[in-house]
Amino acid sequence: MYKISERTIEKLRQTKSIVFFTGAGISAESGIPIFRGKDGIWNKLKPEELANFDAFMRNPEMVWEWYKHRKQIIKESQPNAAHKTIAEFQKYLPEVVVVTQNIDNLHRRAGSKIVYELHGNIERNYCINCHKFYTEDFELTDKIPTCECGGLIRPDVVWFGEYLPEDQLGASEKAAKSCNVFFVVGTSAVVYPAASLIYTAKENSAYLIEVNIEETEVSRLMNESYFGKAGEILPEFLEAYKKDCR
Ligand code: BJW
Ligand code: ZN
Repeated sequence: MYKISERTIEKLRQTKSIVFFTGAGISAESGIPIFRGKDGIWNKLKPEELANFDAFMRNPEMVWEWYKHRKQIIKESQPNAAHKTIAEFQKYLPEVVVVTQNIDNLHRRAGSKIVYELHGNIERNYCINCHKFYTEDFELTDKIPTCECGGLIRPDVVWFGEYLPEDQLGASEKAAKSCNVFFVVGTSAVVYPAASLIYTAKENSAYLIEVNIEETEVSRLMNESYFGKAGEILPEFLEAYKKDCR
C-alpha cells in the first residue's frame, strides 16, 4: 500500500488534461528488460553501439539479431497493471495523453487512445532505400530483411543521432505545455530531446509527479515522487481518486 497524498488527488480532481510520460520501466513488469540501471540490458551491450545507423550499416546482422530478440519478447508480453491503469483513467478524466519513449505498443494494447511515440514502434519497419513500410514479421527468417528494391529494411525506431518524428514530438510538446498534471513514469530521463518535455511541463506550471523504483536525474524537479514499481503504485492513484469521488 502506498499513501497517495491529498494534494495529488486534489490536483487530479481539478485537472483538465493529464500527461503520462513513460519509459522502459513501465514495461519492466511485463517482462521487457530496461536499458540502464542494475537490470538494464545495456550494461553488457552499449546502446550507442547498437542503436545507431552506422552500426546497422556496418553490421546489419548483429543489429537485427538484437531487434529480433526484443521483438520476440515484446510479442509474448502483455500490458501490466500500470498500462491498464493509465487506460482506465480515460473513463474519469477529460483528457489523458500518453507520451512514450517505448517502442513496444503496450499502451495501445492496454486501450490508451491518445499515444504519442517519440522513439518509433518495433512493429513497423521500412526500407532505407525507397522508404516502403513493412509490418510483416521478419523473425521467421534467418536472412536480413531486404526490400523488393534491394534496399535493407530496418525497424522504424529512432536511433542515436536521428531526429524524432516531428508530428509526435510536436504533439507531445503541445500536450506538455497545456497539461495540468504531468506524470513521469519509469524513465531514467537521460535521453534527449524526450527528457526536455519534463522541463517544458514544469515551465508551464504543470504539477509534476514521478513514479520510479529509484531516484533519477529529474527527481529534484518533481512536486512529488513515489518510489516503487509502477504496476503497484499507479493503481493506487486510481483507487485513491475513485474513493475521493464517491
Ligand atoms: C522502473 C521499474 C518499475 C525500472 N517501475 N520504474 C542534449 C544533451 C545531451 C545529449 C543529447 C542532447 N540532445 C541530443 C543528444 C544526443 C542523444 C542523447 O540524448 N544522448 C544521451 C544518452 C546523452 N539523443 C539523440 O541522439 C536523439 N536524437 C536527437 O537528438 O536528434 C537530433 C540530432 C540529430 C543529428 C545529430 C545530433 C542531434 C535520439 C535518441 C534516440 C533514443 N533511442 C533509444 C532506442 C530506441 C529504439 C529501441 O528501443 O531500440 O530509445 S535509446 C533508449 O533510451 C530508448 C529509450 O526510449 C531511451 C530512454 O530510456 P528509458 O526509457 O528512460 O529507459 P532506462 O532503461 O534508461 O530507464 C528505465 C527506468 O525505469 C529507470 O529509471 C528505472 O529505475 C526505472 N524502473 N523498473 C517503475 N517496475
Ligand atoms: Zn525499398
